[in-house]
Amino acid sequence: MFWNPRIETMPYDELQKLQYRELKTLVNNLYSFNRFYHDRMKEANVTPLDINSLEDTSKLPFMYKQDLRDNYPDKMFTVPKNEIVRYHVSSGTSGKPTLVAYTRNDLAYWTEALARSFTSAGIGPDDTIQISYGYGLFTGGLGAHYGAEKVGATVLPTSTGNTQRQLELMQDLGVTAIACTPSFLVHLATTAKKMGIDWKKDLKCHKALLGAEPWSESMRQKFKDELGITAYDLYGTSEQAGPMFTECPAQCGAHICGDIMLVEIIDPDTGENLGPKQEGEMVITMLKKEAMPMIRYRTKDLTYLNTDPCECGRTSPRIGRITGRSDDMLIIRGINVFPSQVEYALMRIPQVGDQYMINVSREGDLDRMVVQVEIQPDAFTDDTAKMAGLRAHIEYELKRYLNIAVEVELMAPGSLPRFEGKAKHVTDTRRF
Ligand code: DLL
Repeated sequence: MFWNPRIETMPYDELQKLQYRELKTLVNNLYSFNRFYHDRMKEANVTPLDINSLEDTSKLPFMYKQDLRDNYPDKMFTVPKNEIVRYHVSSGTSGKPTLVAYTRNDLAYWTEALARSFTSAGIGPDDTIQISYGYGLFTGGLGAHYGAEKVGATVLPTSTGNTQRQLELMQDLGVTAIACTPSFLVHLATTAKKMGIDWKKDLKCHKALLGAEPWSESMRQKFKDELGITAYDLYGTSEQAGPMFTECPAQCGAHICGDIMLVEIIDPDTGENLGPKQEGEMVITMLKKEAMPMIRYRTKDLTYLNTDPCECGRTSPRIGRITGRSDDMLIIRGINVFPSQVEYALMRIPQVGDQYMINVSREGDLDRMVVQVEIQPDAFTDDTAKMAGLRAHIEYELKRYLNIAVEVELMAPGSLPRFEGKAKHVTDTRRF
């Protein structure tokens, strides 16, 4: 039931002492040896001498996704290139992606965190687990892969796509667990039905680690009732490493790996720290990361911290479900999309006018994103072939920047709504 019982059941006050020691060492090292962090701390008027308790974490400056972008690709790395063994890449807020680097130890801690997650979801050597998170630049596939291998499960690295084949393999190999986005599980279930597969009867897959996008208790219930699956929430961000921590069998929040990271909840407007059970923005400090330590990283995810003892025996605090974000990031079919990226891509196309609208909906079990784009008057014509060519070009450019296929609808000049106050560029009718 525990992967690392000494750490996972360590009394909370001892865990906090450990976190303080790790934090102090990290801050000392970064202040002394790294230009970026040294300057940041100086600007905030704080030195390692000001950090004398865990509460003093709040004196340290925040870090943002924008920092990664501004320092792209490698200005925030804190080890020489020959110590970096892996990169992953995630969406940035506009043109540039965010790059995350790992040393061998960083990968080991990431794998350790996932080994704890898989174990707490009851996955071990007797399981065959299908990893249907994307493999490659996205952290989901490879992150989950190494964690599952670490606990001795048999891994089937299917990645995303090719749904029918995934279902055939599930049947042939007796897959018992799956790690994927909740929307992919819905999609698999629908496809299974179409193929005449009765999930409960014909498949052995009854455990799932779901994450990378929001999902709800009612979806959990549906997976239980319709597929016989016990689903566990798996949370993480690429800036921390990737998928990281999961619920225990009590399913009342995902347990943080407290020795590896420090989680605070703040008021997103004032930056003030909030107490347990108060909802705010989650801020994460990675205590052990070598290649790219993140101090007080503003995840923008809204949740709360629960420090009550858990019936499973784990002592580290847990976070509630992510209830939303304090910025405008959308997650479309598991891929992060910022409206600013859409704007950035559109505004580089000379024929595009200055109004656009992003419409997100759920059709069947898949997210759909349609971008309505006003065209410049001199580019707008009733030559349908020309218009189709322009539309294809805009779709191609958006795919290049967003890594996701988007439908484009060309609009006549002046036809989209104008706003007197803050422009509204997104409508999202999905319900989780
Ligand atoms: O989505 C890492 C991941 C992979 C997590 C696989 C879980 C499973 P990013 O692409 O950087 O990393 O996206 C991180 O996704 O800030 C949240 O807004 C959202 N997110 C991740 N997990 C959950 C979850 C990966 N369980 C962003 N519930 C985060 C709700 C989630 N939102």
